[in-house]
Amino acid sequence: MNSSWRRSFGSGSEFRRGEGTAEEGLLRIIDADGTYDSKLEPRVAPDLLKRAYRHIVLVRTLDNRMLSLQRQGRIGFYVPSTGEEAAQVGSAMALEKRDWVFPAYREPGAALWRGFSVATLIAQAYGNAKDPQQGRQMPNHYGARDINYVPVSSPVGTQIPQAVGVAWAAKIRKEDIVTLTYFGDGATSEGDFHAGMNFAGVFKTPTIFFCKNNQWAISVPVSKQTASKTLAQKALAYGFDGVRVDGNDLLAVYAVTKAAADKARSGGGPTMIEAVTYRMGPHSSSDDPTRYRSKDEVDTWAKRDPIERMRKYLELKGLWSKDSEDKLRVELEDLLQTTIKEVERSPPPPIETLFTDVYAELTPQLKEQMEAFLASGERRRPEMLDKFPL
Ligand SMILES: Cc1ncc(C[n+]2csc(CCOP(=O)(O)OP(=O)(O)O)c2C)c(N)n1
Ligand SMILES: [Mg+2]
Repeated sequence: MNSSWRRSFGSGSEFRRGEGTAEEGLLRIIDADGTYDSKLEPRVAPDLLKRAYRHIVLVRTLDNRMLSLQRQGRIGFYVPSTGEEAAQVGSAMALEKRDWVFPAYREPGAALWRGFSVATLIAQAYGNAKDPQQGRQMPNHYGARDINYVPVSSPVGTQIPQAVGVAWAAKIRKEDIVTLTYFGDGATSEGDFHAGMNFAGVFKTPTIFFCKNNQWAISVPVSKQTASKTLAQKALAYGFDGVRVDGNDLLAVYAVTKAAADKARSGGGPTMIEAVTYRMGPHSSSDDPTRYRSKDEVDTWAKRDPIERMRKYLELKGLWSKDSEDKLRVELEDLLQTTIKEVERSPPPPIETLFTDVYAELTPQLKEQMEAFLASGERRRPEMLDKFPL
């Protein structure tokens, strides 16, 4: 642990030791029962804490609704992130608007925190006219220029060197920009991870490598992914800090990410953060995790739920009550109910979008094909005509 981490977190003795166990070097500020270490508590305004709590509950509510829409056949695919909400929102809170995020597919909380609209996120799963991508991307693979959130890429780990490249460009242009890339434990076995880490270390790019170690890469456990004791220690080989944090502790995640962002901004280079968490649900709506992991394991992690922990912490601080909880749950259920209805009223994307947006200007061949197609009158499949008459 180098000097910048000592400045942020003292001598390091505050890090829970637990050598040789899953707790090794783990920073935790809030315990599972909501009690907290006031020496480590970062200064966060009460309103911001409550907003963060609202967002983690929003992500959980969204997960439940999207999975049931998928089971009802109303959307095709979804990637839930139940259990990983604090890791997403706690880290996103530490960034500035001008920073850039290079996500994996399991961080809706970061997109929403940066201002992505719930309606757009849902419409993207429907691929309808309300989806800015007009149904061209795989469901759950959203992104938006106005929030500096690069669209999700499906190949595991490709976003990592991209985040390093943009950080390097910012450094050369002397722009005050930090890039943060999210990826999973599985992605640390990809060449892209190692290339990105090496480049970032050599060129001291302002990059945060945020690894959500949720213990599984589909059906492959983290123990089969690496022989290293921890994932964070991989940063050591590349010449920069690697820290482990309890990923189910929103405050600890915020504190380490803020320290990493401050360090990057002041020219201190990259940091890797390993947020230790757990994927409570399936890998995606196409997966059945009961085929490869035990109920005992899932039950153990259920006791470390990040949302309950944050709620208990807010209650202890006198910022939350049963009444606020009830109100929030109703507000979010209503929000999703209304938004889903509104999104479902949208027609499919205009048929012309089959031809547009590939080139800035249609090529003569595409133009000819589009005109012939539109002239044929075959604009909607017959079963769609009932739903969305022309
Ligand atoms: C290069 C590549 N290999 C394999 C896949 C199939 N795949 C999709 S997600 C995934 C697991 C990734 O696990 P991890 O990085 O731990 O992220 P998590 O899904 O747990 O959030 C795999 C193997 C892929 N999309 N891209
Ligand atoms: Mg994983």
